[in-house]
Amino acid sequence: GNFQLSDSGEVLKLYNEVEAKCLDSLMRDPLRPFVPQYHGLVTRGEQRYIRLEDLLSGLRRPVIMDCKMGVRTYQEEELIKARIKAPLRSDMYQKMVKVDPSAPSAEEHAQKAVTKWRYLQWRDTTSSTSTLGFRIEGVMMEDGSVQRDFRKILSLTQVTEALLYFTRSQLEILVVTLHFSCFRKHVIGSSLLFVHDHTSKANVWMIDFGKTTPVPETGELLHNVPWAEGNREDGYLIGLTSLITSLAKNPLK
Ligand code: 4IP
Ligand code: MN
Repeated sequence: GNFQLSDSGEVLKLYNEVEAKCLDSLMRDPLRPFVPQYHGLVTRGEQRYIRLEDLLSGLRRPVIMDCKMGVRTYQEEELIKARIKAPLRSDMYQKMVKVDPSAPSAEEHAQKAVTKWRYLQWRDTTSSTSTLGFRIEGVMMEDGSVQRDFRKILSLTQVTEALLYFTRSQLEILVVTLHFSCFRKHVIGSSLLFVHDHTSKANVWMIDFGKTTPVPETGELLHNVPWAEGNREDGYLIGLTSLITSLAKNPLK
């Protein structure tokens, strides 16, 4: 889909201006070691791509977990759009009905479509996003199979605990690093990617900055308080704290 592997062993991700700017500023930030290294842009045919370090290079049969961070995964602009001129998405209606036929309202059933905001907030409230400040988006096992169904992911608790166990110290270092970081951003829809294989140490990476926009010079974000419309808070630290706490409560024997 959005990715390609380059000959130089980099990952090429479809260009997004917000993400490119974000990665550029991260290369001059204490958070740099937590982020795939950004090597600028490249054009292939008609398409522009972001050149990124391949986080899986050198790993054999890696296990990967993607945790989408924050108490919401849509920008406040999306909510405002949904109120004024809301493009209707029948694809998102279909995805919703597939999981829960009773989720759409009568009106949404009638138009067989929902707004993007409606779909994203439904995903947030029916997963651990709204309550814990993160959700597991997917796990890829050693054999390459991908697990995306959250009810089934619960049965993968062991995998999750193991990954978290190995990465707990890194999460704690990340909290401290965020404290010293100059990364003054609304972090929306960004993930933590947990990667390990049998040979190397587990690692955790901050990825996906397509909705991560700067906080105005005059503003300030706490990242550890609930979101209320207008305060622009993302709850990133709520999610990070939940992840670390869940480890403290479930030590691996
Ligand atoms: C996806 O829904 C994710 O929310 C995507 O977010 C979002 O992309 C897609 O919106 C939406 O359809 P599912 O994961 O439930 O399939 P992300 O890229 O963070 O995973 P963007 O980035 O565009 O919001 P559309 O509009 O791209 O379809
Ligand atoms: Mn995206």
